[in-house]
Amino acid sequence: MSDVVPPEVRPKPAVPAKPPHVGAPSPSSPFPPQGPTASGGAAPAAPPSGIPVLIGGHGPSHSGSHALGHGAGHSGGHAVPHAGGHGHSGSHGSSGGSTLLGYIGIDTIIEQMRKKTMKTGFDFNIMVVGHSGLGKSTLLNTLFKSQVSRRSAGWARDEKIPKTVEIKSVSHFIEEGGVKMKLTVVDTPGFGDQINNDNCWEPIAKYINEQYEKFLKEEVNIARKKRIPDTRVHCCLYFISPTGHSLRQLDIEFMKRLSHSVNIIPVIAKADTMTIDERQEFKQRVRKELEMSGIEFYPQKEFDEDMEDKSDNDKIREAMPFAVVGSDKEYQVNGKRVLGRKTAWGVVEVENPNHCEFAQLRDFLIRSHLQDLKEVTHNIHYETYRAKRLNENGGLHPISSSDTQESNL
Ligand SMILES: Nc1nc2c(ncn2[C@@H]2O[C@H](COP(=O)(O)OP(=O)(O)OP(=O)(O)O)[C@@H](O)[C@H]2O)c(=O)[nH]1
Ligand SMILES: [Mg+2]
Repeated sequence: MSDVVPPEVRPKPAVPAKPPHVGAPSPSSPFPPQGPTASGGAAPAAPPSGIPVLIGGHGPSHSGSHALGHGAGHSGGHAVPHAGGHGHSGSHGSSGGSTLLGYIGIDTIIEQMRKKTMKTGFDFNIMVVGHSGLGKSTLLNTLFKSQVSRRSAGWARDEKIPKTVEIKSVSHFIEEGGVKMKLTVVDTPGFGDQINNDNCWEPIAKYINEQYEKFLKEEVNIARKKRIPDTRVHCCLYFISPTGHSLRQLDIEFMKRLSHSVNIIPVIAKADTMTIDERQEFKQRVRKELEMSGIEFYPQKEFDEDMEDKSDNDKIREAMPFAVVGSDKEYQVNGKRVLGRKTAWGVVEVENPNHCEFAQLRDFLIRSHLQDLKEVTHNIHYETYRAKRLNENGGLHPISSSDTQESNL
């Protein structure tokens, strides 16, 4: 089902390796700063948390920072920090009661990990879900500034994005600042087209669980691969219709059912159709309804690892769901080419924070939480699935379709 588009070396990053708008220091920036340090010494250029953990591998970085799954309860916790932890206090002093007499070089592990990650690259898989026509396919292209929602080869840029009719995953190789990422976008057909929309989440739940199953099968193989290809969905953008009223029953139903098997990030679609006041009011209402329905979206409160995490994530949660505008068309505004939507009264610039919250969403997803999305997927969602599967009749048996659809409940 998946097509791989040949490697694409992208132009110089518009992505500065710095914290996003959405919150203070990036706990898991995927793009560590490059090049020598200011001091020119052995100390790493990147903050420790900037190293993507190779989740597909079996190295030491595998040790998770999140406890096992929903059913098992999460209280056990988060004793082990992200790979490398937060901050960089240095090893030249004393720590935990032992005094070092001279520099050993422990801190170079970060640079070593950075080099390894640069060599191997990493996978990131993102899915879009929601009612038909809300701009899902368009936003995927907007996020990655490319025609990622479809196979780019042989497709004219100006051609209209067609209606999505089947779950389709397309992979792209993207390189930025020497870091390679295999990006897989999973586009899904919009809900709401059927007369009976009952159970329309089922194919999506099935797809998500099939990827866990694939990973599990590889993991339990006697001769398992050194690095298991990771097709698990790290993030599911859920599109909410900009009605200004309330969430639809289907929205609640979907998020309720899937929030325990995938990281759900709700977004308000087509924000350009609302006034600023309407948008604020609607966001507030949606947050309230999500809370009342007991839906835990990403970043889930229960997985905040420490006070710093909590305070950063609280700011993000208070700003969610981001009200976004998508477009893959460029226009000239004040002498600059910008992605936007041209209307009779001007251009809505998608990356302009005064126009919509697309930039906040992008920064949150890619510049600050990409690594955490992968970790939560691996250490919580996948772990829950794995534990359930391995407990079934005492071992791994072929998965039935009812498993793939209901194991998230
Ligand atoms: N006003 C507005 N229109 C948008 C926006 N994003 C996309 N559109 C338009 O909405 C229409 C549908 O966009 P798609 O990206 O195909 O929507 P979709 O959610 O993928 O639709 P399905 O594949 O049917 O589920 C297109 O005409 C887009 O140009 C937006 O942010 N604002
Ligand atoms: Mg579509």
